[in-house]
Amino acid sequence: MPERVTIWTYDWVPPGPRGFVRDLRLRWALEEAGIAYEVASTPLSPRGPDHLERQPFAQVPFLDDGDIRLFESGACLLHLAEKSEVLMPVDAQGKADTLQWFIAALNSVEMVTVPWWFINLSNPPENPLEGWMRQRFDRLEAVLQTRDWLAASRFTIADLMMADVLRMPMKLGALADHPALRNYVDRLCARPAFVKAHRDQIAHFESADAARNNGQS
Ligand SMILES: N[C@@H](CCC(=O)N[C@@H](CS)C(=O)NCC(=O)O)C(=O)O
Repeated sequence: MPERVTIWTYDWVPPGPRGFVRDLRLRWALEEAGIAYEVASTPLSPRGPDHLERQPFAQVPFLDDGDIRLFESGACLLHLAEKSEVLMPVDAQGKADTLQWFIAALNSVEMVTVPWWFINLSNPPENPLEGWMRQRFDRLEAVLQTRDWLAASRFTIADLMMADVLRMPMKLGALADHPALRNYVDRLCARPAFVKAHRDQIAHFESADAARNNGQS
């Protein structure tokens, strides 16, 4: 019998980040691939030695796949992609294209969107990362004006990661001048696997609300 996959996330988070906690990336990939999984929780607070032993920055998500344990949402997705061709092609060029765009999502786009978002939280008169982020979006807009998918002419984990990375800037209005990127994110987020993953994450944290309100945690 195949070993069960377990995704680890927080037991509870406040409403703001719900729907954006990165266990969503893993849920989404597993739903796309049709791989059964369970979700387990680690306390948001306090984060103890057990958590640090699994994720050295005391973050989530992390993953169990039988005896294999790993952290970093990107690493977890690459691991899952080896299990299903739905997530990543096996032909050499298709796989290379998927990997390059997957890393580009993390290292060329998310590496500016997350700091931009954190600076934005303090409502500065100007965000010093605005120009840099806009330049990235302009380049990506040009790519996605000409095609529906980043790699292999079909859905891959490169699209999953890029769309997830773009969701927060889109929510905050930063894609107002980038219609191809907005359409891309909307199209990816309309996929049944995303819809289920998103709904399940919201339900996970809402059931924690219920438990807290009943004084059970
Ligand atoms: N690079 C990490 C980032 C993980 C991350 O930022 N996790 C957030 C939840 S989405 C978290 O645990 N935040 C709490 C913290 O950083 O203390 C990954 O992709 O797994």
